[in-house]
Amino acid sequence: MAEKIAKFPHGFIWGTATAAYQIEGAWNEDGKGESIWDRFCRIPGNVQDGDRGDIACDHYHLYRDDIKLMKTLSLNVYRFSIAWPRIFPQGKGGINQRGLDFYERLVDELLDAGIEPFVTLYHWDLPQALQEEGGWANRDTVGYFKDYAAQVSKRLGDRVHYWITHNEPWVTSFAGHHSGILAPRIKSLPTALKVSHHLLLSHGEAVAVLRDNGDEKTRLGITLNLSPAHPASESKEDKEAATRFDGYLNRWFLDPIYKGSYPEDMMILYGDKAPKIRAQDLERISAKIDFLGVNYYSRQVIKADTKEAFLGLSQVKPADTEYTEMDSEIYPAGLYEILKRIHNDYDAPLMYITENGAAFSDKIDKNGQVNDKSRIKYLKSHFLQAHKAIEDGVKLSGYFVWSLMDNFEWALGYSKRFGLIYVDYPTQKRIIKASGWMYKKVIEKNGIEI
Ligand code: IFM
Repeated sequence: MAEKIAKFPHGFIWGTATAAYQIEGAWNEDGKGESIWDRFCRIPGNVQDGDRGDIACDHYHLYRDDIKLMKTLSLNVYRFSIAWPRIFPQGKGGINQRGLDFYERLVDELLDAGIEPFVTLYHWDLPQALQEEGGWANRDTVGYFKDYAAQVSKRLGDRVHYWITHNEPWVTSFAGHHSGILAPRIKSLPTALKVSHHLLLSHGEAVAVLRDNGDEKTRLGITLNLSPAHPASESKEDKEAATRFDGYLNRWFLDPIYKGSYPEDMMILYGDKAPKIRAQDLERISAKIDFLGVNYYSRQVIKADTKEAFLGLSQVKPADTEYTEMDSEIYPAGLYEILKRIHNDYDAPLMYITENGAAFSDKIDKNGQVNDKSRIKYLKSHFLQAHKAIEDGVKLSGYFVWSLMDNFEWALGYSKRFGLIYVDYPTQKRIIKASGWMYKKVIEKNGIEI
């Protein structure tokens, strides 16, 4: 029987994503300053098993070998982040040229391998010195971020065409400053909301400077973690709770970027805790971008819960379904749903899936291989939903699997493995998993066997 293939459009790009703190290591080399994650990991109890990103995948030293592996996987593109404290060890002031030299070597090596770099400027590793001055809650940080974007794009802008200002500002805002489960471990709703506004403003300011330093090939965007919010029942209360959750996670970030306003229902709900917005802030935040990066992992099922003071809701874990090692429901249809919804509600922007993937408890078998069947199933089912969205008119231009290789999963340390490549941390040996070989085939065929 002839093999049936779901073909992606010509020019569709396939890649993987990583982040500086999660893979680089070399935490204090070549003039790098301390980041909030270097500090956070040193406080006992913050990270599972006391793990830290000091060495991580040692990518800072092994990047050439890692790029060879990317080539083996036939990647078209590679998304990585720049560590701000490598460029400005104090967050502002004196530039550390050796930090820029590293990223220049990385970019040149990628280009030599025929792999297009997608650069994220901020993936959570704020210079600790700026945290001492209030971090993202201090409006001055917006200006320092703009200076950082200016310096990086001045050095790399002739070779890097794709820039992502922020990765998942919801996480920086709420996981970093409300629940406090991530660095800098602050627990205050007004602070989290102020931080979200400053992050969005810094996005807009960076877009302006990246545009000025760029050329006709420059493409700018931001990456948001987005999920459909489904009511746990048909009740009015659950439906309203799901709308509130959607406002909190999705619309709070999408609306200012695409509509130049915060959602009214959320402004009312946050009341006097809502951020103070100055004239022109929203105009800056909604500066024209060229693409939206969508990070999708799962949906959220929501029920009304009057005991929960913040949003009056709680999350429900559906039974009779599968979960990843992150305890995240496997729900591929949610990817189609969120893409279609953005297409409909936000004027059909060009999008990339800048992260999608799953952690499973991978083991090396007796032949030295990692046969990660669950990840293959997870990825293929999500690829097919992306394909369906494109067929239905969504402007989706590429897909980045999270992650290239196993790495430091923030407060969960090295306990969770997301990679297409297995990393044996004590030896830094890499093994391409079965999912990596599957992905190579998908890329080479620009399609998936059904
Ligand atoms: O590892 C993270 C990444 O840094 C941001 N998005 C989600 C991933 C998996 O949890």
